[in-house]
Amino acid sequence: MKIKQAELKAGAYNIGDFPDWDLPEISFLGRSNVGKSSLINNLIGRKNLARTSSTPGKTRGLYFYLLNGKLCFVDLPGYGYAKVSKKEQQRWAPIIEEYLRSRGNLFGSVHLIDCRHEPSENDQMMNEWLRMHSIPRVIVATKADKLSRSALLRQIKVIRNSLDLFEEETLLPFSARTGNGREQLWKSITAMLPQ
Ligand SMILES: Nc1nc2c(ncn2[C@@H]2O[C@H](COP(=O)(O)OP(=O)(O)O)[C@@H](O)[C@H]2O)c(=O)[nH]1
Ligand SMILES: [Mg+2]
Repeated sequence: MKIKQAELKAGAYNIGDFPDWDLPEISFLGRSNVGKSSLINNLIGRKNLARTSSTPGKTRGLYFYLLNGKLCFVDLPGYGYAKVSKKEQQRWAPIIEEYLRSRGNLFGSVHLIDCRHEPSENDQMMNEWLRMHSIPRVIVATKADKLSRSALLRQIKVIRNSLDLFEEETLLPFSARTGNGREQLWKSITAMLPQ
């Protein structure tokens, strides 16, 4: 998809605070610092639209990015980062859950996992939760440039095993630094959208 126009259209900080529209939405979720903002920027082709930071857990709130006036990417707060206080994590969990459970115009999710690590308990829980609620999803192994080709292939297997993925469930390696995996990810996202 060629993105001609992209803007931060809304932010949500509480349950019931979500914008009222019918635009198809794709949400992005994963642990803080997993590379969510970088991936969104890379997909959209903007350097700095979604806030990236090297300070984990800095992004707060749900951010709604409107693309070409007709599609919305939703950057969800990162979950389960050790350096973010339990209290802060607990504040976001119900809001993320409410968004995923109730959003009628949510067509799919991109679930990000750091390719270098085995999925955490939180990653596994999120994976199960999305599967149980039949939310179409693509799983992305981020920061793929940090591993050699063979190490990456090995890690892909580790992640697939740990998340207990079925063959037809997609796991794509991706690098925001090199743009590797960008095309395939766009294809998977487009496939989740209404035709
Ligand atoms: N090498 C490499 N670093 C990345 C990649 N994606 C993100 N990062 C770095 O990881 C850190 C967290 O990225 P960010 O996008 O802010 O993660 P978020 O908290 O999930 O939104 C930043 O320092 C990024 O520069 C990637 O594909 N490759
Ligand atoms: Mg972020």
